[in-house]
Amino acid sequence: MLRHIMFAGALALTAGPGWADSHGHDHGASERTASPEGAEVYFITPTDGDTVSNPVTFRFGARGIGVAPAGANWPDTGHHHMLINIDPADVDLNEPFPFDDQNLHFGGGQTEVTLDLPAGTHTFVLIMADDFHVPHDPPLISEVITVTVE
Ligand SMILES: [Cu+2]
Repeated sequence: MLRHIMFAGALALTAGPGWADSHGHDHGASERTASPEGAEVYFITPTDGDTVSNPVTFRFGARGIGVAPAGANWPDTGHHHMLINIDPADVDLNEPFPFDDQNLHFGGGQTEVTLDLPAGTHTFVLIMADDFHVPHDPPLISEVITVTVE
């Protein structure tokens, strides 16, 4: 179960009282931030089908859009989110991402993370979101990668 994962580092990214302030806004569909045309996000490492050992370092790429800290309302920017074992088709794109062990926010503008993961096969997907943690329109969603942790 994912609740038993030790997300070294990731907890530090998502913990802290400041985050709660970002959830107070009501976001309707009309408020989503437009993504720059042709922008995309992708995994640099690992790649789909890889078998890896702990700790696992994920590196995030972004093309055609800048990476900014959460809360920074700068044009054509966002911050990375990595979803673990979540089908992006199940994500409500009009709502902010939750903060939990399966929805990792990189609100400091980070472009990589190193995690200790349970052994097994897991899926990972990157979705960029705006300063309120809401995906852009159209959304910037990476390829879903399947990685086996030994
Ligand atoms: Cu976020």
